[in-house]
Parts: sequence; structure tokens; C-alpha cells
Amino acid sequence: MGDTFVQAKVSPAMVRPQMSELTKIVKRATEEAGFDLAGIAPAADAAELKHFPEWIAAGRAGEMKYMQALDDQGDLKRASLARVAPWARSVVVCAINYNTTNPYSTEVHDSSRGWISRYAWSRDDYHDAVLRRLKQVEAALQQAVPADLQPALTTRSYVDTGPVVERVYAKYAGVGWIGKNTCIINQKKGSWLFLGVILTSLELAPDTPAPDRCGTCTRCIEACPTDAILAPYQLDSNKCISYLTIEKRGSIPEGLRAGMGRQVFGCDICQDVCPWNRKAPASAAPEFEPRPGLVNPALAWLAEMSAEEFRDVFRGSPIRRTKRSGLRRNAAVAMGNSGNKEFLPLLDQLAGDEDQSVSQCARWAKTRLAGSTE
Ligand code: B12
Ligand code: SF4
Ligand code: SF4
Repeated sequence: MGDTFVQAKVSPAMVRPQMSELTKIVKRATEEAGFDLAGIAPAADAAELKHFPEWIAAGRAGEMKYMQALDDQGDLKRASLARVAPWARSVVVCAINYNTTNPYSTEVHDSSRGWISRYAWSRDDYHDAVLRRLKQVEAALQQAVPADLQPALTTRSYVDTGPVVERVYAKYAGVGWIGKNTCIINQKKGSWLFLGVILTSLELAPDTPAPDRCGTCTRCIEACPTDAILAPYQLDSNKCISYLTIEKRGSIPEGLRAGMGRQVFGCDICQDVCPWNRKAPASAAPEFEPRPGLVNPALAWLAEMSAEEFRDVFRGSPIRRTKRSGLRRNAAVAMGNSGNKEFLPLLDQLAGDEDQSVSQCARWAKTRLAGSTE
């Protein structure tokens, strides 16, 4: 969750002479920690942030309450870093590639199988994998600061949960541009990147913002099955399959179920079709290698998973976020969209499930499948 911090007594004049030396040390530390990309952004409020309150006001965050967290003055925490962390002078933005040499969701067509998004196959939850590395960089930064300045130094590391719209700072740190699908894309690495940020009271030398290289392309907007990308750079979470399969609790709005296809956790489509991911390199980090069975998983396996098996298979995995209930609900929807009538007996069984969100989606899936001509 976002925090509000008291301004630390740091005198920018005191640190400026060491700025370039410290910047070099930080950059080296990000490499040593295993990040693929890193850059420095000023902690100022960037122009893109003015869209954030509009986005919240339009209800685009759906039920994600943490996105709507307010500070003591009643303002949205994430709308202004200058307000919520006035002591911060620089944001160190780090990115790590999580891509592996496995197919894209747009390349697999077995109707008995579903899709778990690429980022969630890994052995470690990315929050842990990224935070561990950020802490290493943070420690190097703290060590590099002269002893007399250390009492005035404040640093905070975040992956997702800080009061920071990470992609905006990633752009200004030169890590990548914000694509029309709203993801950060790097010219060499593509967009299979996790981001992490370190806020610091130090003034470090900022990088140049990454230029937008989407050009006239609109592939992601056209490929999105639920029309969740309302316009370039504008995503409605309520319609996004990633939100529906991971964040949405209870049942899934009926009108959106058909568009979900066979996605059971997250969605990669708007990145799979992006030309900048055509030659995306594989990650060097071993912890992003997939767990067995998660690349293009069997839908029946997921739908029939006992509580015990769910615990075993997904121990320490980001998939725990949707819980067993969410995963089985999503698998039921996916079976309904599969056109594969072999799922009818299993859906019959799930239609009587004690979990309402599962039984509701299974009943819908049965009807859809029975009427399917595939
Ligand atoms: C909430 C959230 C979601 C939500 C909402 C996504 C969204 N687009 O906002 C949901 C659940 C849908 C989601 C899905 C995914 N997420 Co997410 N998510 C977040 C989180 C926690 C906050 C994002 C946020 O603040 N959104 C608010 C909106 C307003 O911001 P935005 O869409 O980025 O919009 C900015 C720009 O578009 C900009 N803008 C720029 N130019 C223009 C021009 C105009 C005209 C306008 C209007 C706006 C505009 O304005 C906005 C800022 O105010 C971040 C972590 C973090 N703390 O930042 C991770 C994060 C963005 N997610 C991430 C990932 C990996 C994903 C998924 C790929 C997971 C998956 N495979 O299912 C999908 C991708 C879907 C997509 N196309 O974005 C990564 C992205 C890495 C990257 N390369 O960009 C992040 C950074 C997590 C991390 N630490 O690595 N996510
Ligand atoms: S993640 Fe999927 S549903 Fe969400 S915007 Fe991208 S293609 Fe659309
Ligand atoms: S698919 Fe095209 S428009 Fe969409 S993010 Fe990639 S380059 Fe940009």
C-alpha cells in the first residue's frame, strides 16, 4: 500500500557535487543485482499523471480499491508523487525481463487447454524477485553516500504497491515508452518487463525520456478481444481480461465472458501481437522459468484442482491472488469458450458446485457449449 512520508532534511546543494558519481554507482548496482534496464527519472509530477484522476473518476479502476487510496488531504495518493513523497528528488526505475522461450498465446490452439499469462508461470512471485533486487540496489546506494549525509538520506523501494504510477516514471527514466496498449516497451527488449522503483531523496542525474515508437501501428487495439483499450494509451480495467481473471471477485459480468476466450489468469494478447515483441530476448534470470504444467495448461486440470493441490502447485506463485475459486471460475468460462463438447460432463458437475461464482459460470459455459457448432 502507498505510504506518506515526512520530508527528510536533505540539502540538494550538499549532494549535487556527488551526483554523477552516485548515479554511476547506482547504475552499476542495478546491473549487479540482475536488472536488464535501469534509469533515473526526476521525482517531479509528469504530464501523464494528470490523466490518473480522470481515469479513476471514470471508474476505469473497477473494484481495485487500492488504486483509489487517498492521502490526508483527500487527494489520490498515486496522482502526485511530489505531494505524497515531497522528500523524493529522484526515482530509480529498474526493469527485468521475464520472457522465456515459450510460445505466445496467439500461437497455441488446443481447445482443451487455456492460457496463463507469461508473467505468472515463474517459480517466484515477481514482487519478491524484483523487491529482492531493489533492496540490493538500495543497500549499495546507502553505502555509497558519505557518512555525514547518511542521516538525511531517505530511500523507499516499491514493486506495484507504492504511491507510484510506475510506467510514467519508467518512460522518463528512459527504460521504455508507454505503448498504446499502456505497457512499457523497450526498443531492444520488448515489453515482457517487470518494473520496480526506488524513491530517493538524492538528486541523481536524470536520463532522457524514451521516445514513443508506436507510430501508426494499432495492432494491440484491434487484437484486444474485449475492446478494453478504449483509445491509444487508455485502458478500461473493467473490460480487461487481466482484471477480470485476476482482480475481479465473485462472478464475471456475463457480457464479457465470451470475449475472455481461454484466458484463465491474466492476458498477453496486446503484447503478443506487438511488433516490438517479435524478437524479444529470453530472460537471464532462472526464477522466471515456468513451473511444470503452467504453459498452456489443461483446463480440466485447473477446474478439478483440489484445495490441497492448489496450495502445492501455486505455493509462492502470483496465481494465488485469484484464489482457487477464481481459477476454477475462469477455467469454467474458458471451457464454455473452447467449442470442445468433451467438457460438457465436467461442466455439469461444476454447475452444481457449492462456490456460486464457479457454478454460475459453469451453467453459462454449458449453455454456450451446447449451442456451439465447432
Ligand atoms: C492496476 C494495474 C493493472 C490493472 C490496470 C492496468 C492499467 N493499464 O492501468 C490491470 C489489472 C488491468 C493490469 C493488467 C496488466 N498488468 Co498491471 N499494474 C497495475 C499497477 C498496480 C498500477 C497501474 C496504474 O497505475 N494504472 C493507472 C492508469 C491510469 O495508468 P496507465 O494505464 O499506466 O496510464 C498511464 C498512461 O497511459 C498515461 N498516458 C500516456 N499518454 C497518454 C495519452 C492520453 C491521451 C491519455 C489519456 C493517457 C496517457 O496516463 C496514465 C497515467 O496517468 C501497475 C504497477 C504500478 N504501481 O504502476 C502494474 C503494472 C502496470 N502491470 C504490469 C503488468 C505486467 C500487467 C499485465 C501485462 C499482466 C498480464 N499479463 O495480465 C497486464 C497488462 C494489461 C495492459 N494492457 O496494461 C506491469 C507492466 C510492465 C510493463 N512492461 O509495462 C506493472 C508496471 C507491474 C510491475 N511492477 O511490473 N495491471
Ligand atoms: S491484457 Fe488482454 S484484455 Fe487487457 S487490454 Fe490487453 S488484450 Fe485487452
Ligand atoms: S501493438 Fe503497435 S500500437 Fe500497440 S503497443 Fe505495440 S507498437 Fe504500439
